[in-house]
Amino acid sequence: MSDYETVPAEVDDEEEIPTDHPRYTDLVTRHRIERGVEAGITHLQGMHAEGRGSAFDYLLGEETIESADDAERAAAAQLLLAERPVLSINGNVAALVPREMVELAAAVDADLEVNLFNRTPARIEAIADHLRAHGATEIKGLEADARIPALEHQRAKVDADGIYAADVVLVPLEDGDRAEALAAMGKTEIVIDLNPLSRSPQVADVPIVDNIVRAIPNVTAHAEDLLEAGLTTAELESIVAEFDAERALEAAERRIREGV
Ligand code: PTJ
Repeated sequence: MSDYETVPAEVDDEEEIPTDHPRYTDLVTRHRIERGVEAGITHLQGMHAEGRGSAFDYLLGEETIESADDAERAAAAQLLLAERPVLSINGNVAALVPREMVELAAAVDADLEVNLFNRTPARIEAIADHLRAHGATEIKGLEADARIPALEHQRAKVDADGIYAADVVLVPLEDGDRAEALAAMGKTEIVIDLNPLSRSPQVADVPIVDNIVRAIPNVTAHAEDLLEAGLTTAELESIVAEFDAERALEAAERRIREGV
């Protein structure tokens, strides 16, 4: 029996997963989603979303490809240029990268807003508590006193001084309808999605085809580098302008289909 066959089927703690396992990141990700479901943070459908994402990540080679790194740098520049940036958090995002989202918000001076497809008061509370436990102090999305136009009731709920008023929104692992509705509101949208054919990255100004567990720390690192370099507004704008969303999506699709 190889070492890897001894990975326990029931993992109580992430620490039990051997770090030298060839699918280590995938096992950790799966474990966090399971824990998220058990804690009432992640919706059961989040497991399906995770499974789909994991298959695309496998085909991408489970690494940040060059076009994704370019997108992550453009996203950092876009967030630094924004007047009212908001980072949207759903049940999968909260389970996978709670601390990393708090760190990105601090780096680019953005608000965090809980925004759920399957919205219930219990999940909103559980996610807000989880984010607080990971260092968040102010969390939007609890009031939900505004609506995204042309979307059905629950999943349209946002804060009037949050996503509704934002100029730039980061929407990871987003449902296509909502991504389209936000784009129709004129938001500059940054989407993280491992499926380049999904509607959400297709409507995004900056589509990031990468696993969120790699993408968020890399956007933060780029933001810190750009801040340290003291770039002017014009220089940040030219990073955004040079990024070609269509080419980035094509590059990701080529990697998935042809392995190049
Ligand atoms: O928490 P809620 O109620 O807001 O619901 C969240 C989910 C994710 C269940 C909901 O938004 C949903 O059903 O989303 P979809 O339509 O399944 O889309 C999720 C997308 O995220 C899919 O295209 C997946 O490939 C992608 N994805 C899944 N895991 C990751 C990912 N992309 C990046 N990193 C991942 N780890």
